Amino acid sequence: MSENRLTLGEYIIENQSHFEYSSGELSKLINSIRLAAKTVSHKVNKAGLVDIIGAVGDTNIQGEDQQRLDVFANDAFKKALINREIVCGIVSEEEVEFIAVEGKKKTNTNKYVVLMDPLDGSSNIDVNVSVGTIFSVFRRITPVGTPVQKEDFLQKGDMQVAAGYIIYGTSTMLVYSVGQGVNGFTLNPAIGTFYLSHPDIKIPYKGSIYSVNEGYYSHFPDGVKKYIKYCQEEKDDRPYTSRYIGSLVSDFHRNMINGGIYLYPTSSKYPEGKLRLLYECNPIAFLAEQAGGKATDGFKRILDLEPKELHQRAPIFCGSKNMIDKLVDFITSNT
Ligand code: AHM
Ligand code: MG
Repeated sequence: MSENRLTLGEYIIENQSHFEYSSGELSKLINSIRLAAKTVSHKVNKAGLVDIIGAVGDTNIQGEDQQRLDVFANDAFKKALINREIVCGIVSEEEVEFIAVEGKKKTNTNKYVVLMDPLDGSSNIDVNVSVGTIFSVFRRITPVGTPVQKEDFLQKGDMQVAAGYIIYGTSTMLVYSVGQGVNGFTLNPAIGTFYLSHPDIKIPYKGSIYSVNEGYYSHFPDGVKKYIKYCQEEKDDRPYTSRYIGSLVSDFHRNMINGGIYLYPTSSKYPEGKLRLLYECNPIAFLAEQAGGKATDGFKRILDLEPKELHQRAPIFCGSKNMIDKLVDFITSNT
């Protein structure tokens, strides 16, 4: 059946006329991400075997399988992007500072920077729950050929050229957008090929799933508390269904396909919110909007927030339009 579907490689070539693809640079970048995704997918799928293999001895001596998966994923994506000289800079959740990528001749003429969370939700690995990689791509704003600067990364989410995620779930999927809708590709692990399985994904306008860590309920702002109560109320098409995996990519992916809202508000534990603006909120917000949904911090579009720090946090609410609009009503009338 998959033989009838476009592969990711074919999809990129077919869309070469899109101006961002046309120089070939963005195509190479997506190809590098595709390659690292396969490496990480393979490793994630073996995660439960590490101890068993390690006990035999071989892997322990190599030390390789002892590496934490988030470190492994960080290395895999960095290597794929740096060795191919595809980007001029990288920000990663795993690294305090940004990485300036120099070309072999010390003149890197690439125009894109990538910001990523190489393995989001990694605490879920030990319990066999889906995790993901999230990435965001910007065109640099400082001159090409000079070392990349912090300001190249501190751009508003609205300036993203592309964004996406890889979900290592029951199957591995790469979902991304270059600003012309959202497409999802599923990996056939037997032959290592991604196929276009979810063309032009649209978030249902009206959702019925809400996803939030209700354990922190008593610490949430009043408007959010009232919205959660509204979701639970027995009226019209409510109560809504509550689903929370605790893995942003998985929670967002489900809600994007089925219709729903994901909430990570501020709380007394996380006064600025928990999720990182540059490589969690921005790319997810870009995808949400490209799929016809919305993403807000409660007051402003996520994509309009002005970043100040590489690892800054922000509250985020994203998903189906009607649910976000209702939530914003509750927030604005309770502040
Ligand atoms: P991480 O980047 O340290 O993995 O944290 C991000 C994760 C998200 O995937 C998830 O939505 C959220 O943290 C869950 O947080 P909590 O356990 O507070 O509900
Ligand atoms: Mg994360």
